[in-house]
Amino acid sequence: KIKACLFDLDGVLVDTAKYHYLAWKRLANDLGFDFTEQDNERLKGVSRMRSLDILLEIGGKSLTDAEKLDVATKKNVWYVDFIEKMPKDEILPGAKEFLEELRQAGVKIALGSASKNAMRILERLEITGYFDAIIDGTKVEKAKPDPEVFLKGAESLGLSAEECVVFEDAEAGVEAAIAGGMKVVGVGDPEILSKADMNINSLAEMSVKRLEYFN
Ligand code: B16
Ligand code: MG
Repeated sequence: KIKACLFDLDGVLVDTAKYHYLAWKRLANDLGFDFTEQDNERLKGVSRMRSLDILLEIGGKSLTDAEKLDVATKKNVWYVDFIEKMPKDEILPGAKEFLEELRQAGVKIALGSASKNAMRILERLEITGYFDAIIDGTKVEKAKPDPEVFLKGAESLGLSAEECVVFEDAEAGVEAAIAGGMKVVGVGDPEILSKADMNINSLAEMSVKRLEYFN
């Protein structure tokens, strides 16, 4: 029986991808090459340092480890700048309503995000209070598709993997949920997220009733 929903953040609860894109693009331009929105698709759900490696590969640039740390920090400062100014209505359609419905129904809620800025974003959207557990990029060692982030979420809630449903917009995240032995709802392109147990376009399509599908 499903007792908890574990949410990815970027792409599921909020569309921060565009801000990541603007910050990475600025960095790429600084380094002397262009970075398109299509290139940015490859960074979704991927950790900050791995994202940088992909960006450098696209630009055909190589940097020392110290330089990498330096530019990743610069990118994050720009990104955080955008986040601080993000209006709170940038929460994705249906997200707040579904969180509210889950809480009313007594279904536990956890966050499973690769982002080290997750707390800041939840605060900004004023939804921190909905979460019974928050596992983010500051609490995990292994990135998705490793299931660590979701397993830690289930553990914090005192639940087993079979009692949890994960909501993910990235292929690596869907794979992480499956590797953790959890059910998974793909939010977004059903072709990219074909391994998910259920596919939806946004959380506006979701309800506590629909969770019964997994019982
Ligand atoms: P940060 P998620 C991921 O969040 C993003 O999708 C990905 O684009 C980003 O690089 C990663 O977080 C790390 O974010 O630089 O803020 O630590 O989708 O797992 O919620
Ligand atoms: Mg995501």
